[in-house]
Amino acid sequence: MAENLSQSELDYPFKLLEYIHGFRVSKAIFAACELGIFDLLATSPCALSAQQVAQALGISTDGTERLLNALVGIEILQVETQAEHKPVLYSSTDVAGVYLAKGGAKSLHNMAIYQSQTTYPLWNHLADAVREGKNQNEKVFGIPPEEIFQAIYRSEEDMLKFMGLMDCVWSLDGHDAVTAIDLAGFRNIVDLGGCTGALARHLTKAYPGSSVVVFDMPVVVEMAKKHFLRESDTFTFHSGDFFQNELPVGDLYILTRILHDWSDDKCLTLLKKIHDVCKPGGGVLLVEALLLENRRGPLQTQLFSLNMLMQTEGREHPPSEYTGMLRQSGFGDVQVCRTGKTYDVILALK
Ligand code: SAM
Ligand code: ASE
Repeated sequence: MAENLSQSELDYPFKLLEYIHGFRVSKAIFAACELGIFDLLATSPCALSAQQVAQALGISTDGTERLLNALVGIEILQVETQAEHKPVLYSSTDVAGVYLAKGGAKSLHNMAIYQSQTTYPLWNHLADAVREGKNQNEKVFGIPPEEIFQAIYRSEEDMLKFMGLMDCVWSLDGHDAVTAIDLAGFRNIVDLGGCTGALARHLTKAYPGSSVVVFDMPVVVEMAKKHFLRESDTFTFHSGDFFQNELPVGDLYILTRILHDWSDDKCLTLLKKIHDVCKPGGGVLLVEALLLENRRGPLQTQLFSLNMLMQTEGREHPPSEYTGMLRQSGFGDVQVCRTGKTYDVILALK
């Protein structure tokens, strides 16, 4: 093993120390999101001292100053040193303003909040999950391991937070996901488990000639209409359970971050059900984070797979495993397209 380490890493394990302490960086960003620091600085007309930030938010000056300094350390905030004896002034960077302040079109604020409040506590049980080979929903929430979405949607508040998490990544990956493979030939698109409709919105923009239906559970559809739907949206909703109920008729079925939630058996059940209602020439589009075939990366996807172990009965797969499931369900003409972003696509035809 030792021959894999460079001499400098043996002398001083910089990378290892960075990883060991890495959670502090995540938590510093999460805490600043929760406290509203990025929102305050993004809307402030001028740079602010730690004391001004603390006063505006009703929090301690000492704690605020340490947190602000750490955020400057990771280059998420900027600092201006004034004349001697005057306090330093903190201001937002473009990255903090666009991605960490609430509410902007590209904001990842909801992602940070979900990781902080749900993922982080769950990951306290990672060793148990690995030991037992199953999710920790029983221990943490008292919900049986196979009741995946009962555990994720424990209350209206939890549902909103999860939907906020699902929604926000598509401001970054949505356009690439729907255009990586040309879908213009499909006229009736059904986004199964389409959640808030964020991907559907990209589909209606990229393919104005096609109609898009978002299919999800009744409670989710209700929340999506109440909290995420916009006046200008042209897609429609259809409530149901994709395991229990009939699927709407369409010529393209989209499964975005669906198969990675479920056991191989349930994936096959769902894909066969789609194959049954799909007309010849129709297809199914999978949108997932793809592992490399040898599973040596990408690191983020390897970590997503551990997250799926913590929260679901599924996993992240390399292309061959999805391709195998698609063929076993009767689909052919499988086309795999890596986007270079987090989420990749696979199209298969009947
Ligand atoms: N496709 C969305 C995305 O990638 O942003 C959401 C993915 S989320 C991981 C899984 C979605 O499947 C949720 O919106 C959930 O409500 C929905 N879902 C789970 N079980 C379902 C079922 N039995 N029938 C219909 N929708 C379901
Ligand atoms: C799911 C996706 C997620 C089910 C549970 C989840 C995500 C977090 N929890 O289908 C988002 C993507 N993955 C990660 C690790 O953030």
